[in-house]
Amino acid sequence: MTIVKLTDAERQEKIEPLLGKGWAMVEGRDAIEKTFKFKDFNEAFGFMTRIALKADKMDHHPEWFNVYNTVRILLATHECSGLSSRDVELANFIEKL
Ligand code: HBI
Repeated sequence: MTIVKLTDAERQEKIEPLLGKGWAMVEGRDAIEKTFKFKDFNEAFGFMTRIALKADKMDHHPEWFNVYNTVRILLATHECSGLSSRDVELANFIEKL
């Protein structure tokens, strides 16, 4: 199935709530990102592991960065060069962890 970018209406409905939860639009790119802080590396990597398993199942992979207890995650869909429903799904999964 072809993956398409979210419409303006879908962004209002699905991206707006994420922006209220610490996600932000990335400058110069149709993508969202959020930085998470944990007690230590063990907790940060456990969090990443749970996301990795979900991402693998979805065949949808985050762009992310980790140093010690900090995890920065950027979500976008390469296939449509922007935000799609897959990014919303993965972001909502991450918020539930
Ligand atoms: N991950 N974030 C993201 N965006 C994609 O478009 C994407 C992906 N992981 C795998 C994937 N696409 C594959 O479906 C294609 O690259 C073949």
